[in-house]
Amino acid sequence: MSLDTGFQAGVRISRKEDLMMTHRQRLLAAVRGDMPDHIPYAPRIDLWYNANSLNGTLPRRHQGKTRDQIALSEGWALHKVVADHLHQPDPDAMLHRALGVHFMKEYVAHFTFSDQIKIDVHREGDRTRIRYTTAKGSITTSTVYSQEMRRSGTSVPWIEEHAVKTPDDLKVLAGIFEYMDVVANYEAFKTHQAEVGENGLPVTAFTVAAGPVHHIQKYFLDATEFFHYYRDHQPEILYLADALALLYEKALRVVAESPAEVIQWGSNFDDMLTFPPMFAQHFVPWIRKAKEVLGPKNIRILCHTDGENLGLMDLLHGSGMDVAEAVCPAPMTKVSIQEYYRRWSDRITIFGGVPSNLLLPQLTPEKDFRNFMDGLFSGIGTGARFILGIADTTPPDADFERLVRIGDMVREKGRLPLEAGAFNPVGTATDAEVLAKREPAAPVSQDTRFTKIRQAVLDGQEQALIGQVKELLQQKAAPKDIIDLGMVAAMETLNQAFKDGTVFIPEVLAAARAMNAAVLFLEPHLAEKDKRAGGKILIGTVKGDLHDIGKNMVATMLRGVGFNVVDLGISVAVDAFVRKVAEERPQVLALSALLTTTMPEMRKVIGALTRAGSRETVKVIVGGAPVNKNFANDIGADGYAKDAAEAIDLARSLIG
Ligand code: B1M
Repeated sequence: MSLDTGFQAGVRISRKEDLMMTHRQRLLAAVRGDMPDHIPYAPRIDLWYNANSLNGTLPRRHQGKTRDQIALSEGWALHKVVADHLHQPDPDAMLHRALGVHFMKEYVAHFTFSDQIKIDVHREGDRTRIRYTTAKGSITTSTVYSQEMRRSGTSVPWIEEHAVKTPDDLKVLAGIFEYMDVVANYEAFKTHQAEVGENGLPVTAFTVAAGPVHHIQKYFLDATEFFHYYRDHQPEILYLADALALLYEKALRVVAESPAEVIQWGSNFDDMLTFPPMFAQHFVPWIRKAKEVLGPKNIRILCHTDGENLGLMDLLHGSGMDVAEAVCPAPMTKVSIQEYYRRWSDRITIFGGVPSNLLLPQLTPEKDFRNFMDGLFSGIGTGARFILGIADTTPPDADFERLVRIGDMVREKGRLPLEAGAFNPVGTATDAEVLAKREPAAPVSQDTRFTKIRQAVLDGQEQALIGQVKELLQQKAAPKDIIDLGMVAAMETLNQAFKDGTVFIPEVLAAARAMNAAVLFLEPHLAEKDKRAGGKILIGTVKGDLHDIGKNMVATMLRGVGFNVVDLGISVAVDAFVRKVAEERPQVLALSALLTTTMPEMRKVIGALTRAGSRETVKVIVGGAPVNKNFANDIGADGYAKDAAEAIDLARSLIG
């Protein structure tokens, strides 16, 4: 695809007085730690563009244009970090997505399958099922790419059935990857570079994982199931990681000889998902290795750090990462942009800085938008090592004029080096202040009869826990006390430690899983009035939203404390919620949404329940990263919970 914008190639900047550096030169200078003439501005607009062009809702002046033409005509640098999934010369570029094997034109290295592996592909409508057969056995995967996903702007198929269903599947996968090879794809990448020209800085990759363990986490297992495997099947995980490591090392050597200048090394870093001990052990060594191999070749390492990074700040700072891309600061996460700049910009280029909610007037009023932008400019010192962008991407429902206005601010006031005091600073909390706001630990039971049972929950040891339950029953302890003073008390301690960052997601999930089993075991012993004392809760992620890790945590923890939870899964349609409420008759309906574009579904569910006459029969509670109390009130929900612990308290208080 050529970038025929009607403008002179190489110097595509909209105002004449700015014709000093090209977009590419500016981006490269920022990436290398040199001082560009202006703050580079490269907003990512793929999702916004895909959704609005398909729905016929592009701004009038941009109708009929490609997304690159829109960016260039607004005077922005092209965002060329993520591969253009929708425009690949190879129609099967994403066929093996569930294995993390992609044949993108933007990738300088491709993994290739050995002839020893038999691959059977079956396509049925939106679904692609694949069976991979090896000498060690076979595995199956299934991916979906629906019209609904297209309309929401998503360009990547969803992995519906992951490769790993049992620990044995890890061995089969090792068998597949042991025999794979790596081939160079330099010519296609050079063509891509030539097309982008001076309008952007193309970033390459070969997967978007930061090494073998991250590859296993990202592609092979359901997001929640990974944490159980990581804890329960470490040897098998590491055996597979060794097989992948050989391939990653080979790919690194291929990248080292390539014409690429920047490589993406890992994505979706988040201190809950890619939690610090795992990050230190399995991610940092690979970021360092990439730096050691590619650094001498002048290829910079870029990581897509779009999640919550508070717990990863120091690890990332010392990892060798050159560019932190998709940086999403407070108020969407806990670290302010000023704090990012203060702690990282001595050696890391920060790319991003504008949380996507800033572009949504319904979530960020005009005054807050202006304050944020002023604070941003005043908080980035001289402006070196900074590329302004939207993290992680511009939402489909963004106010496009805000994107344009940010571009105007950069043009008018972003000449580098920035002059201190040119903008009005706003007060920002330091990380220490954010941490200091954490609530004190909830008091837990000290009853010594239940010390061992509490320990078994904390250790996530299902068999030991059930053993303890049996012992206590023999000693005539009341089943309800075993739950409340033993297990629930332990869960509360664990929740607090999780909030404090001293235990991590695998431990919490293992404890909740063990507790679920123990509560089931105890059920026949409970007095009728105490059975599933919490009552029934229906939970699901709303339509159009595929995020389920947080929802699963909430469901697991609710189950853990004795609620009967029916999980409806992801992307649940309004009608399905209404139907299930009628069928299951829950006391509480818990809705999860992680995208600002799917939050309105929550309102629709409440409206549909009212129309169906069942609103009075059920309490509706809502949660998920972008949701807050005001929104909950506004849509007429009965409550909002910011995390699993709050969801438990809320459900208890609503059910009484
Ligand atoms: Co997505 N993603 N993602 N993503 N992703 C976010 C949410 C985002 C904030 C990243 C960013 O901009 N920095 C952003 C949304 C921006 C916005 O809407 N304004 C975003 C985007 C844009 C997208 C895509 C559109 C990206 C794209 O295609 N370019 C795409 C959308 C796909 C879709 O849903 N249609 C997408 C895809 C994905 C992955 C598939 C790669 C993956 C999801 C994997 C999965 O869930 N199976 C993913 C991930 C991992 C994230 C981040 C990095 C982490 C989310 C997470 O699991 N956190 C996230 C960044 C962020 O949130 N800062 C991001 C850990 C989890 C334990 O926390 O889910 O918040 P959380 O749950 C908490 C609470 O929120 C609460 O309790 C939980 C436990 O404490 N809670 C509830 C949750 N549900 C509740 C329900 C309740 C109560 C409490 O009921 C009462």
